[in-house]
Amino acid sequence: MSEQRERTFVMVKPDAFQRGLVGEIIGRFEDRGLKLVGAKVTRLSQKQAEDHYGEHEDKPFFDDLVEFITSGPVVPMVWEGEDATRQVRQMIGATDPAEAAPGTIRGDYAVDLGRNVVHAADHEDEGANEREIALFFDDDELVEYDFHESTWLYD
Ligand code: IDP
Repeated sequence: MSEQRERTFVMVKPDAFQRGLVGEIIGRFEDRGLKLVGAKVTRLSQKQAEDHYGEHEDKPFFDDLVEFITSGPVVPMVWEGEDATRQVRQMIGATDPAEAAPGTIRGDYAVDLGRNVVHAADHEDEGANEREIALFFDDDELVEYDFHESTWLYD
């Protein structure tokens, strides 16, 4: 298998940060065998939030969404692995936690659509990862390294 695997953008939202779920959420991806190549604690500016959720700017919930996502610290991250975008979307579960299966992050830790603990790039939107990673990380903030688990994770 090639060493350069797919990179995907994930972000712990302010509700999960305040509820002490950062470690739990990171642990889910570690346990799955994904490789963490970038992470930071930050607070989104109004502009960053509006850019990040630009596709929703005409929706009635847009202002609330921007207010919420800028309301406290978040943890943007980049995870790497085979088919990482689709895998991560499966792991976070449906957008509405009421529809998210138990065992998914939203299905286990959230009850409300507007407080669904985690964001991940949409696997059906081809440019999503590149766009979202660029909004939060410079190239030199993403670390290249040998992942010792690879031998035991991939055939
Ligand atoms: P995603 O986060 O699963 O990719 P999107 O459709 O991109 O889902 O929506 C972005 C975020 O906007 C959701 O995670 C959710 O917090 C919020 N959201 C989506 N639809 C609604 C709605 O109908 N009312 C309130 N908030 C919503």
